[in-house]
Amino acid sequence: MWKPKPSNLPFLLLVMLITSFIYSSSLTALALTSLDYHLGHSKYGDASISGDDSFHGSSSAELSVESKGDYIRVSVYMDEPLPLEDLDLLSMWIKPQYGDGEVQLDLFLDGDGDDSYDSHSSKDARVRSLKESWSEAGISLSQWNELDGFDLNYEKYQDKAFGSGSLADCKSKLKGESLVRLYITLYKDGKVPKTTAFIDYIKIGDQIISFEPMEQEAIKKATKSISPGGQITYTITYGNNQLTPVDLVVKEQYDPRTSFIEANPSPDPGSTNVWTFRQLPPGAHGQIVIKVATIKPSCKAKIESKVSGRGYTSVNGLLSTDFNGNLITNSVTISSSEFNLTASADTTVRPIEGSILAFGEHGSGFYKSEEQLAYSPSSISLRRQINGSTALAVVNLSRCSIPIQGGWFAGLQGENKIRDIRWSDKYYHASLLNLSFRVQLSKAQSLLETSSRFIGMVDRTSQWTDVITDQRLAGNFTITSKATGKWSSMQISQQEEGLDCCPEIQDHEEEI
Ligand SMILES: [Ca+2]
Ligand SMILES: [Ca+2]
Repeated sequence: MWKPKPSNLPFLLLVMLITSFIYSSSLTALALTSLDYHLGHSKYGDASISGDDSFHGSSSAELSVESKGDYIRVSVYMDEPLPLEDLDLLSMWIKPQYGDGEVQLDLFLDGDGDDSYDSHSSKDARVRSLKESWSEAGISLSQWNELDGFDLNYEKYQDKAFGSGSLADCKSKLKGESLVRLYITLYKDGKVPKTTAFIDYIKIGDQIISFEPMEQEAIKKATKSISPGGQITYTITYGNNQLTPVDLVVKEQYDPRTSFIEANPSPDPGSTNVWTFRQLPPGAHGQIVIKVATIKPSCKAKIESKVSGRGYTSVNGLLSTDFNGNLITNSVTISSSEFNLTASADTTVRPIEGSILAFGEHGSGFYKSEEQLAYSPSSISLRRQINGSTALAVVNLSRCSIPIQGGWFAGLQGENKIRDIRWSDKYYHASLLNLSFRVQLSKAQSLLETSSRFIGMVDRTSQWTDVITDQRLAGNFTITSKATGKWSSMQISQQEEGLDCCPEIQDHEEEI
């Protein structure tokens, strides 16, 4: 039942973890193992991580129970229930130190599909191994021994009719049940003051608990998002859960919208994304911390142009300092001679609320425009003058000349999302349109200066924080207006400097 340490140990998984975190905030990351554990404490008993001895890696769990104590326990929880038919391995290593203790395994099974064990559920089951001291099992103290759960005999808790049998028997009797929890209990030897043992390398299926410090960091916290241009820190945790040394290669795949800044430890010479670890010992874990920069919107433009002529004209422009945000994905591959594992982490780049300016006109006849435009990620400024008047224009399409005589249409729409400002001027069916405007949209200042002379119709709406105006004019008008918002002094001024008209129809509303 109890076996001495064999030389040919089962092949065990190499596991890795990638987490990403940015600055000080947090994000749940992948786990190193899908097993979780709890070390018991009581008045006379204690289970704790110990660096004094280990079977695998540098640490193990030390269980001790003394004086009037009866037992001490390590509880293991499955992240996902493990179907009993898939339970092909259940083992651990144990090194008794004092006393002739007894170890018992308790398997808690879910049979009603709610992913947990409930003693009141007739479908759930608890099976436990029959207690046996290590002297009865024929093992000596101070030696690492494998306890194979498949070598023990089990009974069903509070169900004598179930009888006793091997784990294989239980598996066939309890088909369809899933393992959700395991207790490993050390009972005290009543003849001596204390009983102690080290336990290490618990293996349930392909999942392992080796009580190594990095395993405790398996569930990481990291930020969900950064501002555009912010720095992202990735932490890659790698480890060797095999029982022999491995050559390990970690390879990062950076998102193309990021650029490498630095890493600790440094990547292999000549690379920014490859780390090679030769002969990584069993149980060894480590971390690589990588910093990358994200691209900050940095477009700048300055444009001056002039156009004049006669014909059909259509002009449209759209400028935006708005940024919708995006998702930065980073992935890593960890490979050894047997493995090629990949994991990825996402970081949300938060959107920027900025300004949007749209303008344009179309019509036929005489046309002349001049514009000066300056654009940066934080500011838009545009000065524009257009003159349009209707005249018979000939448009030549596929050798067919089409005479066109229509009105002029023009639009100017601006929005400053940060300052809650928006306006829209739309000119329709104008036979004459002389429009001159100056616009500036930035966080510190928004300005709209308009001077127009037109024969036709216009809809003008504007919202400067809580001041909303709506105008509709039809006829022959001259308009000059200026509205400015400066946020350094928290002042907003809006003024209609002049409105001359001989309107055919006029409908003017104001709402505050
Ligand atoms: Ca259940
Ligand atoms: Ca260990």
